[in-house]
Amino acid sequence: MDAAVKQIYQGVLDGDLDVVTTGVQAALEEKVTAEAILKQSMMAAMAEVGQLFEDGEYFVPELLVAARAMQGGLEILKPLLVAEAVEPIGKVVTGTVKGDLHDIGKNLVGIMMEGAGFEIIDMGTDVSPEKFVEAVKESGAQVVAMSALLTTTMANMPDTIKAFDEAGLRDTVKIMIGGAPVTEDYAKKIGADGYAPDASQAAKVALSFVS
Ligand code: B12
Repeated sequence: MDAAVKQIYQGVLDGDLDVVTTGVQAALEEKVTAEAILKQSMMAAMAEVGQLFEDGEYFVPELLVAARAMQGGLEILKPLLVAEAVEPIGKVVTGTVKGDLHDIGKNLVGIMMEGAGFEIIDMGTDVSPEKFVEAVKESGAQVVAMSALLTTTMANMPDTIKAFDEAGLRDTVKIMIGGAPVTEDYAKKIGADGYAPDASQAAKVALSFVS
């Protein structure tokens, strides 16, 4: 593994923002691609953080600092992952469902969609069904991308779809869902229009809705 890539990996594991940001700069200077930095160091490290949490070696504070370090690295990579798109090809409302504070995956999905030419209306985390509906009404977005990382908060996805139904907007908007516990089967079961297991495929699914 390249030294800078290793440094970023360790920085995320240690939750050390400075180590991650200097590592990302160094890797970019060494011409490591933004995608390689993201996949080989940051996402791989976050997967190990999750494993350490499951094994009882890491606790919530370690998750928090790891997430902060990863977000810092993402900030630097964002302009490189996002291609220059002059006219947006469509609008996507993104958000993590009610009760859920995980936003790294949702942010990555937003970055990849922006790179594919969409304008992103990011509602943040803990987004209620009413707020999702409101955002679509205000922006005229064609697509909603909902994220959930907890098995308990996944249940708020069908509630959000129901809210679009009740607002009379279900036929005008495509709803896609994702997040670690979410599956294609679950998407079908709750009547979502699309699912993707990762951020780059999420962008492809969104593109298929507007083309
Ligand atoms: C970082 C983290 C946190 C951080 C989040 C910080 C932040 N700003 O996001 C903090 C510390 C806040 C946190 C808190 C908690 N967490 Co947590 N957390 C994680 C951890 C380690 C990593 C998640 C992550 O960012 N992964 C990296 C990103 C890139 O991956 P991703 O989110 O899966 O996203 C990808 C895909 O899923 C997909 N995707 C994501 N969203 C969408 C949306 C659409 C539309 C599409 C198409 C695709 C898509 O694309 C993304 C990129 O490829 C996971 C473990 C894990 N392995 O997932 C646990 C984990 C999710 N957390 C867990 C738990 C239990 C909690 C807490 C309840 C802990 C506690 N006791 O307080 C709280 C809940 C707080 C809340 N109400 O939300 C459990 C969930 C168990 C379950 N099955 O429900 C996990 C799985 C850990 C574990 N193994 O037990 N956590």
